[in-house]
Amino acid sequence: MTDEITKIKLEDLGYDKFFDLKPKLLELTNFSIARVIAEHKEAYRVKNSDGEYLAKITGKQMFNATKRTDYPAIGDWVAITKLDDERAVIHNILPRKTMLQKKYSNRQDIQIIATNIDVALIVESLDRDFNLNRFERYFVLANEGGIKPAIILNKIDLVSEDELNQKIEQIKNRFNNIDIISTSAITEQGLSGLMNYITRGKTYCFLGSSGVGKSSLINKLLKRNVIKTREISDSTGKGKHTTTTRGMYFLKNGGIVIDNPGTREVGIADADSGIENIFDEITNFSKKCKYSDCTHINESNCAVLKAIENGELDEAKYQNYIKLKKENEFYEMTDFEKREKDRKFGQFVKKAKEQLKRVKP
Ligand SMILES: Nc1nc2c(ncn2[C@@H]2O[C@H](COP(=O)(O)OP(=O)(O)OP(=O)(O)O)[C@@H](O)[C@H]2O)c(=O)[nH]1
Ligand SMILES: [Mg+2]
Ligand SMILES: [Zn+2]
Repeated sequence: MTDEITKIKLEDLGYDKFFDLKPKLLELTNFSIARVIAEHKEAYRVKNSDGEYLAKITGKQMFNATKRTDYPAIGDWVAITKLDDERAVIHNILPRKTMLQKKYSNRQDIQIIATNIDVALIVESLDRDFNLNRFERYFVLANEGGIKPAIILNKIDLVSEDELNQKIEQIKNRFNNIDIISTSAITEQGLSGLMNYITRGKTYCFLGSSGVGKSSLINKLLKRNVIKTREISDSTGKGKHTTTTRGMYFLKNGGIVIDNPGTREVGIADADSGIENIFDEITNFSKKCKYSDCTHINESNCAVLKAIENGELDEAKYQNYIKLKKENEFYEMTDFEKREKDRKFGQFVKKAKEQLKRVKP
């Protein structure tokens, strides 16, 4: 009796009709289906009706993988076999219903933020300079992935009602038909509104700059402090990310939410630090670079480097740009990619040492 009530169904994890025929088509009927709820070092946490497992992909799958999209990502439905009560093997990824991804203009590969998402909740806090262009960029990401975007204006406790209404007006004037929810994770104003917005069996991905309160809001929705959030005393601290890994959480009302580390990607940087302007300036120059994928570091006929030379572009600004770009790229890499990078570097060092040994008398 109690078992029946507490036993979770795949539908509770977001499974819907879309996926029904997929296991059959892929001849995966002998496997069980589970959802990826976190990405770990060299492994994934997956969940199904039986429990949670730490899962790895098969050697064959690893061998066949050529790009990021061949690897599982948070939100994926995967075909697994259990090894024991704690471990499982992932054999295949079910076709994705939606995929939230980012592309870099100067790189071929993509970054997967999450898959099989129904709504992208773009969180912005009202205590800082908010930027309509930033919303627009998130809308583009969401639309490209076939995902509905919605806006959360958080920290309403820090502004007057007039200010809040003004901001809402600004958004409505620029964008049609966008749902706007205003909240405070401190006073809990608007939280029931957010809770009601979230429906059973649907998956919601929280996006937004670091420090806007994504994790704080999810903790409130969970009614427990599950996720670590930034110290209050450090609430204005910039450049630090409190959340470092993506995680999926299940709400009592049946909604499924994904917390993300704050995005600080190229072009979606903090407007008030002027970073966005730097990027705009450099982008303008870069239109005249010889190569469309120019990194503006050492290419010949690079219009950005030329602009520094003839004094049109401030060198300090350029250095800042390069630094930010590197930080962003590393930060946006998944743990897997970071380790791959480390591993390749390790191999490189090992090889170099071997070669050194050989040349030594
Ligand atoms: N005044 C006020 N502070 C808030 C509110 N929501 C969050 N904060 C504070 O803002 C800070 C950042 O909150 P987090 O929840 O850690 O922010 P985050 O978006 O998860 O940040 P990252 O994990 O770095 O991406 C914390 O000190 C929170 O206490 C709010 O509604 N009002
Ligand atoms: Mg966080
Ligand atoms: Zn260039």
